Parts: sequence; structure tokens; C-alpha cells
Amino acid sequence: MAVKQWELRAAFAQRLSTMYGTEVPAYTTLVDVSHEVNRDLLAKDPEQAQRLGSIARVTAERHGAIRVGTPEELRQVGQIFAGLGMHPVGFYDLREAAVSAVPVVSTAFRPIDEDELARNPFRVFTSLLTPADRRFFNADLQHRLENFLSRRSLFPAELISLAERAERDGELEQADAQRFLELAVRSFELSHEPVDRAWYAELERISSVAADIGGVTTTHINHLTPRVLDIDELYERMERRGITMIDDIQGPPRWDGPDVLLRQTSFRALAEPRRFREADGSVTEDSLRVRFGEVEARGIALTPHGRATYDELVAEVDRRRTETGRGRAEVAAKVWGQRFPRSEAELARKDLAYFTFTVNTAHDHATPPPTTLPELIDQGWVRAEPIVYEDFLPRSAAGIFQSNLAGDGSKDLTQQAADLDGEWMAGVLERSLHDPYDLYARQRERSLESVRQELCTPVT
Ligand code: OOG
Ligand code: NI
Repeated sequence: MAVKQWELRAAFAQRLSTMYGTEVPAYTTLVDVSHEVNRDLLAKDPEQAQRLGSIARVTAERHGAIRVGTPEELRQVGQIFAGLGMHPVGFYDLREAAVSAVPVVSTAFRPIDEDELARNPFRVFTSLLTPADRRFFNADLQHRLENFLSRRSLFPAELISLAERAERDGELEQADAQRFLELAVRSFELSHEPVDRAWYAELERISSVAADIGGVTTTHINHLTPRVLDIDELYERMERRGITMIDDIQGPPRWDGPDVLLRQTSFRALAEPRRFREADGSVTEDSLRVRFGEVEARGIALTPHGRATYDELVAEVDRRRTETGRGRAEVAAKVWGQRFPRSEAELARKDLAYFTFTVNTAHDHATPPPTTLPELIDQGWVRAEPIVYEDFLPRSAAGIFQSNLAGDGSKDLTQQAADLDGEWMAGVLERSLHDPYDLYARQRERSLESVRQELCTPVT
């Protein structure tokens, strides 16, 4: 029996999870605690717990993060993920981030269809090093870095050709599927090859992310993130187990209104044993702290208008914090309480978040329906189901990178930036880069089209 793309994706996520659990045992604790929190919430309020995805989806849900060094490596990653039904969505420029600048640009590979997301939503945040960016690397270092990277090969040809077949046919025969998964997972294991000490240290002075990517001849999964339904509860339970999380939960604050976008927190993984080749050629045992654990809670996707409001609130919170010296959680709860809609209905009415709409069959259809969406919502003609946010937040991503870096690194912001954008990345990938807003808007539009037909009203 052939194995479908979504089954390949689910199996890949599962195997990666098993592999990562043996490499980073604290990850297993995080997964266990997330499942406990989810189970408790499900028992307490099954409907609310599954408002943003079935418990089966949420329990299996993970995102991974990987980092590669060259455009060619990124193109190959794109091919491998295409075989798993995961497509590049969004462009994130972490070089610009206010909190910390990291010499990478990123995208996320994920399923883009509703059905595929529901089957298994595995996504991978993928970052590409930017050696041509003069703010981080001078011409000499760029040259040596590109040379080093051009000599390595991360993905075997057999893996790429199986991925091509999986993409083309939408499935693989059982034996090929097993081989594909085995090679794919192996490509992301931590290597025990000795690391060149001097080279790694030179890159680390620029950025520990640069060293993690360009200082070694292989790549590895950086973290794997389970989804939890109550991240504040998880945070407390992890601390009670003696695992110290970073100070903050990134993203929207804890508050009593609807969950929107994405809240994330992480802990620094323990130092992992790594071997080094020293200047005199000898090999020594040492350790590196580059990988970590992260967990996230997902909320409703915001429209561009909603996102602008969110960004304003983030800026407002920053401003008030500087003025008052108070903590983020406290200030944010206050600002949100004053300025963010407190219910899903209000988000829908003001077009601040994405929903799908269905006709409410219980509604009395004796009178003709109104023609605008806010009226249809207010008068109970349609029901709104939230669309879950499937993407990432650049500021949180920068915060996650930052909280797990050894030091600040060095950069010279007066130097020339490399001009890289989404169009450039699409060219590198030889694939179109999907716009997250388009995907959410299309999903909403499809539902509105059915409402129009059922109610025979224009719905504007
Ligand atoms: C990626 C950091 C970003 C997230 O969840 O925002 C990220 C990395 O550390 O490579 O994973
Ligand atoms: Ni992450």
C-alpha cells in the first residue's frame, strides 16, 4: 500500500520527535507536561479545548526549527519538504529584529490546505545564513565561509530523488517511504564529527547562530516544539519540575479575551557533549549549548488590520514599560484590557481576525437575510469559527533566538545590508513563497461563497 504525503509528514514528525527525545531528554518532559495540561483542559471543557483544532491534531502538533548555510541547501530543504506536502509560507527577516539581529532570513514550510493542516500540521521554521551581509561578515570572512559551506553536502542524492518522487506522485510505495523517512530523519541528527575549534570560535564572535550553521559540516534540528492549550499553566508546571524557563512568554499577554496569534516560551537546553579538533590536530571532548526546548500556544489568525492593531499594542506596551519601569505581563494585560476586542464576535465584526462562516440552520429564515457580514453575524444568521494562526512572529522568533544565544556577537550596523526579500527567497527555492494572509483570506472567502449561495444574499 502506498504511503500518502500526509502520512509521510506525520511519520516524519513522529520519528523526528523520537530522535530528538533521545538527544535532548528535557524535550520529552516538555511533551509530557504539554499533554498533561491538554488532557486536563479537555476534561474540564471539551468544547473550548477543541475550539482551535481537534485534540488529536493538537496532541500530534509540532514545529521544528532548522538552519542552513547556502541557497542550494535551502533549495534542497524545499524539495525534501515538498515531498512531505509542506510548502514555503512567509518571509521573516531576523537581521532587522529590534530585540536582536541574527544573520539569517527565514521561511516556514507547512501544509497550506485546510484538510492537510487538519490531518497533520507539521511545520518547520527554516533559516538561511546571510554571509553576504556586510553588517555581520567582512569580505574575507564571507569568502572563507562560502568556501567552507560549498564543500559540505547535507542531503544525500537518494533522499532528494525520493522527495522528488513523493512530490510528483503525492505518495511513495512502502519500501521507498521507509527509506525516505530514514534518510530524512538522519539528515537532522546531531553529528559526532569533530568541530574545528578555531573556525567555530571565529564565527561565534560574530554570532553563535553563524557558528551553529557555518562552523560545522552537518546540520541538525535545533528544537522541536509541542503545542499546549494553556501556556501559563505549562510554564508553572515546568518550573515546579525544576526546569527553568526563560523570563517571558513571547507574543500576546495572558488575558481574559480571545487567544490570538501565537504565544511561545522556551528553556535553554543543557550543554551537549561535542568533540573538537584543536589547532594541534588533537581531538578533545567538550560541550556546546545551542539547542533548546520551546512550547507554544496558538490562537486566532489576525487580518492585516488586526495585525496592525497588535503591532501598535506591542509598541504601546514597550513605551509604557520604559516610562513606568513595570514588568511586561502587567503592562500588557492593562493595555490589552483597554484596547483589544474582548470577544471573538467583536473581532469578527471589526474584521480584525479570520473566521470561516457557516449558515446557522437554527435561525428563523422567514424574513430575507441582510446583505452585510456584520449584520449576518449580529442577527445570528451565520456562525463564525476561528481560523487558527499557522505561522510565526518575527519578534518572538528573534526573542527565542536571543534568549538562547551565548552572547550578543558583533555587528556593524553602518555597513551595507545584503538586499534579500521574499522574492529573492522564492527564486532560491524555485518555488512560490506563499503569503500567509492570502491563505487565510482564501479560506474565509471559500466559506463566504457557500453562505452567499445558501442564503442567496450578496454578503459584503
Ligand atoms: C528559530 C527560532 C524561531 C520560533 O518558534 O519562532 C522559532 C531557530 O532558533 O532556529 O523557532
Ligand atoms: Ni520555534
